[in-house]
Amino acid sequence: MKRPILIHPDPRLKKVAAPVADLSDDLRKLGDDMLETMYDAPGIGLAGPQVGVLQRVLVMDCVKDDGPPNPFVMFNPEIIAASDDTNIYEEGCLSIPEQYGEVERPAEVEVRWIDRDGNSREDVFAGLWATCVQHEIDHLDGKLFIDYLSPMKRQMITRKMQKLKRERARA
Ligand code: GNR
Ligand code: NI
Repeated sequence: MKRPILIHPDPRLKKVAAPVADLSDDLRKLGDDMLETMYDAPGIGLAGPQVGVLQRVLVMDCVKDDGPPNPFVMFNPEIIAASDDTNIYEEGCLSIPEQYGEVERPAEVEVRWIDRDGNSREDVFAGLWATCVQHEIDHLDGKLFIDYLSPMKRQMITRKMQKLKRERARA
């Protein structure tokens, strides 16, 4: 089942999400719903707060269009190591449609998380995967990619989003 994606500005996108306590069928269903919502958008990642769930869950799949899908569902993800070298990507966000900005982040990160079977896992992510998982974990901490841009660019984007939300509310 697809879930509606919240659009910035929304107070729920600024909150720190709570750790997941125990894996339940509801949480597994949430992961499935988030993957369906992400693929449908389409996007390469999605975090709980973006669908109004203030729990530490994210999904991602950064495989190129022609590759086989490689979906991840992560509960309580944590960055346990980050490289000194960085990458700059032009980032976008499903909660900030059609707005983009360059963000510099560590090029490689090691992440620990609980998978949908309840097992603890660790892996190193690089390239777009590294950028994506950091963007998603930021969502769990109430942070958006526009928080890395200049105040002027951020304000410009926020005003555009306020206008978009007004228009959608009237339609
Ligand atoms: O679909 C998405 N694309 C993207 C591109 C560059 C850097 C990060 C992303 S994540 C984004 C989906 C999203 O908003 N996830 O929170
Ligand atoms: Ni996002």
